[in-house]
Amino acid sequence: MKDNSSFYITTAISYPNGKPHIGHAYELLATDAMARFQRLDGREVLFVTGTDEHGQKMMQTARNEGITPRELADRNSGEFQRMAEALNSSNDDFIRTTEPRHYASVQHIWTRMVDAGDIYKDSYSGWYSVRDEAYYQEGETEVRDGTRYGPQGTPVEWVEEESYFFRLSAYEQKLLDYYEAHPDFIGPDERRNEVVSFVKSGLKDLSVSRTTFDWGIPVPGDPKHVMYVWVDALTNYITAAGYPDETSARWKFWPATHIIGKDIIRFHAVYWPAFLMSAGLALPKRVYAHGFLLNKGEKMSKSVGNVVDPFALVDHFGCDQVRHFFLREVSFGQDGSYSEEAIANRINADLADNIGNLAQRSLSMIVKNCDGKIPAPGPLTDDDKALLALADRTVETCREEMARQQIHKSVSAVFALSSEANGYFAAQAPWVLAKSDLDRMATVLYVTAEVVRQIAILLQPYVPASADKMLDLLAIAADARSFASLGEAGRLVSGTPLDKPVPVFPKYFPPKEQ
Ligand code: ME8
Repeated sequence: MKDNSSFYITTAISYPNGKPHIGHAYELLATDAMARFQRLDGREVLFVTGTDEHGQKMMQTARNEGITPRELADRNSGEFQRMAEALNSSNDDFIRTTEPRHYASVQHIWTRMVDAGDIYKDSYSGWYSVRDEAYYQEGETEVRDGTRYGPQGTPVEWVEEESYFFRLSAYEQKLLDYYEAHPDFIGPDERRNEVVSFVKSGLKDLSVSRTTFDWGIPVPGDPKHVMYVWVDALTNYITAAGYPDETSARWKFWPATHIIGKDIIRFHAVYWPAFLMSAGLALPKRVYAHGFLLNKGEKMSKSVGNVVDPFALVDHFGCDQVRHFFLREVSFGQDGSYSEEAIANRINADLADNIGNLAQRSLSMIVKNCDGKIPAPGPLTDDDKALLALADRTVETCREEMARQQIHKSVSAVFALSSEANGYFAAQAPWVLAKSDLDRMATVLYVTAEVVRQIAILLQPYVPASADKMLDLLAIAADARSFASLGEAGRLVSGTPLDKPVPVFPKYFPPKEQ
């Protein structure tokens, strides 16, 4: 079913304590595919990404580099923006938590939580992981070789300081009731189960300010305290929607769908909804956690230093090639592994041999055998009708999969259509008909080109620049490229002149074989 409501989607905002790595790229391009899909499906979309610039981790990294945290943030936030361009991301905004609009928003939500009676001053003592910017209970930590680690495998340190607390314990039952009443709030199911059992195990009040450093947003009325970086960071999602100005044009987009990695589900599915309940604001529509991209089976991290540079990958393979690989290869929600061979295989098997071949063979036959114009089809056989019917209904499959963030299944439905079309083309053998039955050849070429048109429209969320080139080859007008033009509504017009096609998806040859 088509949904006409407005659609707000976000990535996590990344720590600019280093350059972006392929995990960041993955999250952005997956979220971009979802944003593009909904725009093409006629919805008004707000898609936001950005950088999370405060906190102890930023401060420590800056100190180690001998620069200020602001210099560090400025330098690397620029790299994240450059990555968004390199990946052809269609984000409508790029938020930085050091912007004035964000200070206003965070101080406002803080005041609302104070007004709700949910903030009090006490003193904190416990374990803190700077790398995760997270407090952990002792039972969640373990000591190995004399160092104590948190549940994500990062070292923790003992912290004791005066602190404001958020009454998270008061939200334990409210959250459980909410998860129960909104079974789609958290996905995939493994993450939902993990969150529910974490909350059921008991919530302690959360320390939400720090006094031992000053790189953060000051607590209103008590500037000795800066806010805990996660209160600050999570609030970016409403800042970008215009908060605290609830009359702003953007506010209609809230609530959002949040696309994040599985390591930060607790912040998004426990703390964030509790803050929003306290402030009397609507809760996110959905929090969906993707898996981790593993580099030779190991977690990539800036701190560990085994990061893959997304710019190098895009330079080497091409933007759409990289997008296709990650979107098709990794089951969205599960961990995935990357290798150069696997990318090369996807480029050759899917893009070049499947879709590229179908488009190139059918369109060059039209140019050569049909006077350079889209031919007029004759009566349709059952095979023609079956293929067109499959093409016409593929968007429904894609819609269902994308509504559940199953990006890889949506992409795979488009490739299944292309495989069917290749099978049809081979079986109908229009090159044989060219010598025996020109009318039938014209029909087969028309049907194939019409399927290529629909494939190209459906591919736009995933490989936007290449899909555009395919639509250019078919001389499809800019206003006839949305999903509204799929199926009967936008059938190819016989007699439309076509240029000689140029291959959209060349094969990949590793450099040494070139
Ligand atoms: O967590 N594979 O920032 P971040 C896939 N600032 N995804 C990965 C990944 C990998 N190897 N490594 C990281 C933060 N990510 C906070 C978020 S949101 C209010 C604040 C994902 O730079 C990670 O799961 O450490 C997260 O969703 C995003 O990249 C940014 O990670």
